[in-house]
Amino acid sequence: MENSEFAKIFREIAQLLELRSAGGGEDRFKVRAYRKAAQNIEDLADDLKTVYQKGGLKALEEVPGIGAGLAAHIAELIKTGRVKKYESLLKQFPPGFIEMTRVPGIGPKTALLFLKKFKIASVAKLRQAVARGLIKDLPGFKEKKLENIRQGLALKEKAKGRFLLSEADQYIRAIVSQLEKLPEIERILPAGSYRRGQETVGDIDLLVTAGNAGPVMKAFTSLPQVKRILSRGPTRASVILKNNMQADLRVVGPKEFGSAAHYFTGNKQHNIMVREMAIKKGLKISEYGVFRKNKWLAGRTEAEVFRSVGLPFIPPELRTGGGELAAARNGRLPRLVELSDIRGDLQMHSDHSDGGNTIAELAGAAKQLGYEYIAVTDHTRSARVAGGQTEKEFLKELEEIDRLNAGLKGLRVLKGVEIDILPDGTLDYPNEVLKEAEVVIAAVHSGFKMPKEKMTRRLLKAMENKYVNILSHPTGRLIGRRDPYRVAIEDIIKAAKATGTYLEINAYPERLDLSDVHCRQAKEAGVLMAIDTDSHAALQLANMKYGVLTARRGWLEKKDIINTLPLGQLLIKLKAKR
Ligand code: DGT
Ligand code: CA
Ligand code: CA
Ligand code: ZN
Repeated sequence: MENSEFAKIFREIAQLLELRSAGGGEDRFKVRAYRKAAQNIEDLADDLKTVYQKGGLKALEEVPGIGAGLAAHIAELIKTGRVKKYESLLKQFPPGFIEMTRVPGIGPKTALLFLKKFKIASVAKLRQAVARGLIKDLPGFKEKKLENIRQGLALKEKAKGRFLLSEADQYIRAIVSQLEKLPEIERILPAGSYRRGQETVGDIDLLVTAGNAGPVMKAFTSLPQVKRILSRGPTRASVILKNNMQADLRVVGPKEFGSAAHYFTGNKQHNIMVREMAIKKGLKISEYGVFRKNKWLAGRTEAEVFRSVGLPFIPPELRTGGGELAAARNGRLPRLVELSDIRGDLQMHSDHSDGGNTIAELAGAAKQLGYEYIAVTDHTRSARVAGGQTEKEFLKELEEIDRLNAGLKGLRVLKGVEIDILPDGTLDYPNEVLKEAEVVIAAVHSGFKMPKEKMTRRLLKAMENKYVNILSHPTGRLIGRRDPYRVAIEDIIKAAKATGTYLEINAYPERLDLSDVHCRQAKEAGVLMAIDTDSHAALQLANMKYGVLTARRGWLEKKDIINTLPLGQLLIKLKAKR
């Protein structure tokens, strides 16, 4: 049982309580407590199940952010596989109703209204009602709100059955670490969209070589993460995991491991193009190997497969059928940036705004990662829900950073700010205040729904400010939850080049913004980027890898990323615009 599973249940309890108390009532305070607990649990380094098995209820209660009530729920879930409180809450609503409240644009109040007025209690019913114009007849229901719901439904349809890369990553790491322990398993490779570092993953594809497949199939299908077995044969099995994601495993022989890895890594378009190249050379490439007539020639490694068509190894992130074969043929493959190239993280939030850790704790975690520097970039006053600071509070925070740096060795905390870009493109603090910061990150946090021209002008104006170093999460999307705001990204990229502003690749798993496609466009325009985690807790600093994967999918190299520079050179880059 993963920490994320506990967190998920607590989040659902919070949501159910919120629904029950939509008209007010004492539940509202509990909602917050459960949400906070879920966040704490996700950010926890210790495995809760192990904590419980070693030290019982007492030990659970000692975990920060977990009180007696929550500890009891956790113990119950470990012992019985269920939480009664959750089940009894669930029974208070029709099945399908909770799913409906997850449609973006539908809050608990709206959902309850629909249930009462029209007996709409599922996504499918909601879709019908919207299509039939039923909802329009509700008194006080504006066309704008209806449009939001329409968009929410479309977004949900698009996201159907796909999972964030980070969610797939959690499951894959847990599964691989258990299977690796089997003596029968020689190699194990998660392939598919996960290996290509795609921002969302449809299903998990695991490839294994093993001396004896039987025990592998048995171990795989009886993993604690498995909810349901779809099929189980001698060398392949498919299961549904606890989060409803499918995982396929297949056992192959060592002679075909490379060709199978290549095939199951894809993507499909890339595979088709490689096969076409092979056909022109009188070869046939399949998941079983490279063949001439019916004679097996190669297939032990992916490099062998590529070599058979005269190509060097192509990193999985580039295998999209987007020009990688031509680049490989012409010796023009990029040397992709790597996680180990990253020397620091330029966006994170401390408890001065909405982060969960102190600046000292963030610094400690950054040192553990081997970083040379971090920038602490708390929110400014207009981002009120995110605990945005007044100018005075901000200037005091900078003094604290100076004091902290005086006692730090091997890591420098840069004085930063994530400044709100107001609807008219002006910034939340005046320049006299901004100039006190060493790293100024500018971002839009409200007023997303403006016309494209207006939003573009808004961002351009902010980028023209000589103190703005980095434009943060430039399109504002939340994968599967909120579409990007309308903005002329080509103009933003051009302006980044012209003004000397860096664009951010926000590594927060739900953002990945810039996207891979935009990264590539920005690189072609000669724009430099920063990969930032936007952490709200020390453990989230580890999200850097998702930003690096996005950068790699965007063909970026070390030299395209400013936070691969040593501190001295980075500071020069940050001052260049002033
Ligand atoms: P996903 O799961 O939707 O996120 O994306 P993938 O890329 O993991 O796709 P999946 O799981 O359907 O298949 C894994 C790989 O197997 C895929 O990337 C390429 C290969 N593959 C699947 N179907 C075909 C096919 O019809 N032709 C070829 N050439 N390759 C295929
Ligand atoms: Ca897949
Ligand atoms: Ca698959
Ligand atoms: Zn924040």
